[in-house]
Amino acid sequence: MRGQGIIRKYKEFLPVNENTPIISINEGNTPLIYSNNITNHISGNFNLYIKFEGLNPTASFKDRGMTLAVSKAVENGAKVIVCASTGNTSASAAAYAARAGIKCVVLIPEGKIAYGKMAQALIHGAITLEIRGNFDDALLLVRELGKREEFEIVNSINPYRIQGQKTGAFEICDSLESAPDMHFLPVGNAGNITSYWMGYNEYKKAGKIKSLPKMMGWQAEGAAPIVRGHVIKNPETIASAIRIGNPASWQLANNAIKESEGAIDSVTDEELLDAQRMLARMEGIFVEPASATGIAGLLKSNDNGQIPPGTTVVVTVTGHGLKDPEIAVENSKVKSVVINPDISSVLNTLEIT
Ligand code: AN7
Repeated sequence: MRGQGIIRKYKEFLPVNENTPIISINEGNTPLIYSNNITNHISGNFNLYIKFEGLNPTASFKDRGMTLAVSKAVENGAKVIVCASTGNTSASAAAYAARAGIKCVVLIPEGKIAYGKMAQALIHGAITLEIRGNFDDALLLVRELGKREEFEIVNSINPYRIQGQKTGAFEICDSLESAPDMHFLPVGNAGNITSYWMGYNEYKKAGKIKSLPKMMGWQAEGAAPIVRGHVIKNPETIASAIRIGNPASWQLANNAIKESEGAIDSVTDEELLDAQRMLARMEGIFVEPASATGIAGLLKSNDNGQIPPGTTVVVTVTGHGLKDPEIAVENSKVKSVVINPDISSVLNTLEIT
């Protein structure tokens, strides 16, 4: 079974009641994939599980938060939802608004979101505004719009987004029957690291797990405000999803890192692209560049001897690789070959005599 959606599954941990309409596309219940090809390749002495969030309905983790944010918006009578986005939030908002039969307005940085995400916003019928500016400019506008009563903001400054996304941690603990020792994930606006930390803590309080993981957050080097400790005015990275210079949940992310005795650091574009290729080639898991940031971070931590032997590690890979096909084709570093339709051309090309 695909799953019943995260609200029905985890309602006792979520701010819903019998009057909350459940706007769901059966999100969540994503696979936790044991991935020992990578561990063997790097001679790592740890157990690696990959939480593949690209298998949500709109192909990113955002659906967990969006189902709750849109359900609560409808419960509260909202007619229009609005968000700023580097692409995945807008794709998810557009789909859930369509399901709810309400309007969706998305503000995205002009020319800077992946093609698949643009396709999603448009096909689901969102009013799509491309801003001559970056994500941070778009979020400022959305905060302004949120002051008017017509608009319900569904960025992660909407607390229901964080509440919904914490179910990723619940699912991991349900699968492992404990918490992992370390949890790696990419960080952009820092909503997801905040959500996972909240989820793990609530599960511990409920007696479902005994320990908590160290939260290991990873930014792209050219867009690493939390690592550097200051706003980045013109963030740059090939991982467009995390091209963010002034994260909304900055302080909450710092709390999660501090309380969990984790860390936050950055990887270069080259490192994250290498990680994207490695994951695709060795484990059969195709993720978008931003999602490979956590894998690149894992490789770096292993190189630096920061993963104790016997550790159980979970990496959340946040979005599907098909979101950004152009970068994938380029990053594959191989080319297709055009040949005549005869068997000798096939065999010759394969160098089989
Ligand atoms: C694939 O869609 O911010 O640290 O507007 O799309 O919770 O922000 C996306 C972020 C990681 C970072 N991986 O998560 C947006 C947006 C992918 C993402 C992140 C994003 P947060």
